[in-house]
Amino acid sequence: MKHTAKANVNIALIKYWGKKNSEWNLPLTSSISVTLDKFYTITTVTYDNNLKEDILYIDNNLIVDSEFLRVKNFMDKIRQLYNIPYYAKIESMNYVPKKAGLASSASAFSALAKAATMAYNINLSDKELSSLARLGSGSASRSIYGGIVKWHEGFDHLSSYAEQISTIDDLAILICLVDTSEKKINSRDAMNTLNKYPKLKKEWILNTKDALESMEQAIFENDFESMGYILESHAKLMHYVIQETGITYLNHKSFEIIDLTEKIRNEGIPVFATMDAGPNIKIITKKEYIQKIISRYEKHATTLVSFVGKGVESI
Ligand code: 2P0
Repeated sequence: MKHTAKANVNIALIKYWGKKNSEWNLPLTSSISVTLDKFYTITTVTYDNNLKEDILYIDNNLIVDSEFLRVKNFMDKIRQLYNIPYYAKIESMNYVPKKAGLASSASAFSALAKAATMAYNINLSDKELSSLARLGSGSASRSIYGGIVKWHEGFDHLSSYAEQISTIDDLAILICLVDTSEKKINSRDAMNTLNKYPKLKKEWILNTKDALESMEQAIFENDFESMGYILESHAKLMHYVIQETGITYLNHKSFEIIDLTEKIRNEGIPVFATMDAGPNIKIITKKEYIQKIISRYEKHATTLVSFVGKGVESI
């Protein structure tokens, strides 16, 4: 009746931005990510016959606001899908800077999906767990796996799941913390504004499908340079699209770091930038280049180094 699970965050190389179905969290397109080893969530779920409602603690604080509702709705779905008759105490610790575009919801709902099923002795396959985690947060479907992961868009609950497509493990990911304060508009609300721009949405879907195909090819051929150019241009495209829907996440410091990345690249070192729903910049490179470049990024922002991490696990 009690279980603890740990899940890492992931960073998309081909982005998920927009849904074709909000109730089931089905994305507009498939996406590809890398799981990190540095930022994670540890969650314990304890089912209790005496509880009349779920109780949620995040980082030792009792949560009662919209964050609680989101978790409660997710737990209701799990109870309904697997006939679990109990409410739960949920204790979650995030080792992730919150709401700064590092997608702590990915590690959070991935860990919660595992802990909430295992606590009732339901031992799901990773594929089933991935579909389940998706109901909490789309990107959580990818954090079930380590390495390089593809989330298949699918057309219904069970066909929309992720799987590992590569174990490339010589990557390094630098996280340049431009600003860790709460972001102005969360990615869920932001991505839904795309529905008001049908032409832009269509272009985004077509471009993402192309990028995804090229990225899969580059991964298959272990061609890091191609992966880098594709991921950087796709991230830039996403921010162009976001900007067109009236939302700005990047600030002048973000652009400074993007410019620095281009400069370092022109010196012959393969570094590539990607950015999510916040101003922080993530640099994708290889382990062997870290020592050469880290101090240059540190001049602009606090910079953390991460490597490729594992999938969700019981602890
Ligand atoms: C991604 N992001 O692919 C994209 C790129 C942010 C920018 O997945 O509504 O928190 O919970 O499914 O998973 C963030 O979106 O959204 C995200 P919901 P989620 O990593």
